[in-house]
Amino acid sequence: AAPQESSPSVSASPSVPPPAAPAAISLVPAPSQLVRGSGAGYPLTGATVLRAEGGPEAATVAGQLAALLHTSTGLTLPVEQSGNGGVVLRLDSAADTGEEGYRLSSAADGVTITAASAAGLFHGVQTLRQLLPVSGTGTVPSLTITDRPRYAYRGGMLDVARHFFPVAAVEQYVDLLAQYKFNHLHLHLTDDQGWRIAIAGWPKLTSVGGSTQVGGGAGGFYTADDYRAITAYAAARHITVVPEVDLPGHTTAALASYPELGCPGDRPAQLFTGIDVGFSRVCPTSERTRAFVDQVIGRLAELTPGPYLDIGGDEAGAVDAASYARFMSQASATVRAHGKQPMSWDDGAAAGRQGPAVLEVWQPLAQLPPQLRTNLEEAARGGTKLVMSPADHAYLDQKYDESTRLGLHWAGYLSVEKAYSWDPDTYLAGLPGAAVTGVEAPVWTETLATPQDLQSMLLPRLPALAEVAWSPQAARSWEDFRPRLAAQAPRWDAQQLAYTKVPEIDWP
Ligand code: TNX
Repeated sequence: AAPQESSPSVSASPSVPPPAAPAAISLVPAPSQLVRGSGAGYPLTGATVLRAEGGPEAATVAGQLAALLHTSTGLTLPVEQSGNGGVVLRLDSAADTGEEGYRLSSAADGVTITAASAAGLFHGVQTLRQLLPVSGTGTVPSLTITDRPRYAYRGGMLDVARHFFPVAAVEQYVDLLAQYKFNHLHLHLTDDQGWRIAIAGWPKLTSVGGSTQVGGGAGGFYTADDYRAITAYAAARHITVVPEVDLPGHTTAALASYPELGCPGDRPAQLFTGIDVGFSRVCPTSERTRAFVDQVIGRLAELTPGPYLDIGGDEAGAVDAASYARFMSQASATVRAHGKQPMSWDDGAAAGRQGPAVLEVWQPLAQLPPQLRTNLEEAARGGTKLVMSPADHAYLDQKYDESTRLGLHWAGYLSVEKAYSWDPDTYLAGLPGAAVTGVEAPVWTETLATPQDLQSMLLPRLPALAEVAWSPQAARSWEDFRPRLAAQAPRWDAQQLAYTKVPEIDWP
């Protein structure tokens, strides 16, 4: 539980308004451990110096903190590499904070964030933001936080195929992910309604396949430079991009661009702007498809700094089971040959040990075909990692309740409480320990056309999933979470982010 505290008022520098309301502690996601100190806390003022210790990576994070504080306070605080007091960002490879953890301690004479990695420092900075007021200066309460994530993989998935989102909108989404300590951005780059990534040698994928979207709008696509800009923007925020090209189903846009990817006798594909699923296929066994898959995966591997490449694999209803399993094994081998780890939706478990190294569980338990469940358990016993995104807890495209204007509800309504109240380790009983490597919150965009539409579905549920992915199960409860979530709203207001004022939360 995060108790409230009022801090003494302090005099700010003359150029900025004095601190507003006394600081209360409302952190999302909840840290592993927080111990309150007895002293007065550290007053951040115009005289505060940011100190980066341990090398250039610490200086980069300090620069990011300076930029954030400039936005919230108007102050331009100096970053120095030596001296004492102020806000110290200490990169120390000997610190026992784990790969992404950090320690934050504050007292009257200063704040120190210590971490063994730049990612850990960066996460500590996100915590520090939440210890300060939304705007203006303030006092960081006296405390010690020791924090590290529950899961190594904490993702957000954005469907840019059903509706296209330009680079700036993706970057805004990355900012939101970073704020809540996510570390993966899964981009669903292709689907029936659009092919959104330029592939050298296959120009019609984007000129034809990228030319429309759900509802018939103009669509769009990322050039290689756009995609590099997204991966670099994400990397600067310690977020790894996981690109997905959805195969062998969900492929109408590719088929309309290159009809020869279909099987002989298949009905020629037209560009598709509806929202049905499960009807399309590239010819799973043809030599032409094999070459296409190799070139697409090769190019994407070249453009992608991260270790994963996702081949989709969901809802390939037009492909028979044997061809599907063979296709998924071959495409997984192709990903490995290009130096990446293959990932797919849970359907890919049908490919067995030859299949993807990471499977993303999306089908709600109640709808999971028994054979698929057996396959998943077997894959997990063989070392396949699972990312948990069950639609009935993690699908942020599902309506909150019957009054929600946007979204689908095939998996039922998804209240904030439902998004929050589940345990990824036990959702599927009978898995070997440590099979679950993380959690992902997908947002599909059949009904979401603008950044505001997206935000209204992400907020307030994305922070709930952030806590599911980051905080120890034993340290979290819905009743404790509700007020902490409510306290985030002024931050969203200040960032001009839309959110849905669901009645479950007592909004300030
Ligand atoms: C199922 S989830 C799909 C998507 C849809 C989504 C809508 C998954 C792997 N396939 O194609 O967009 O439902 O909620």
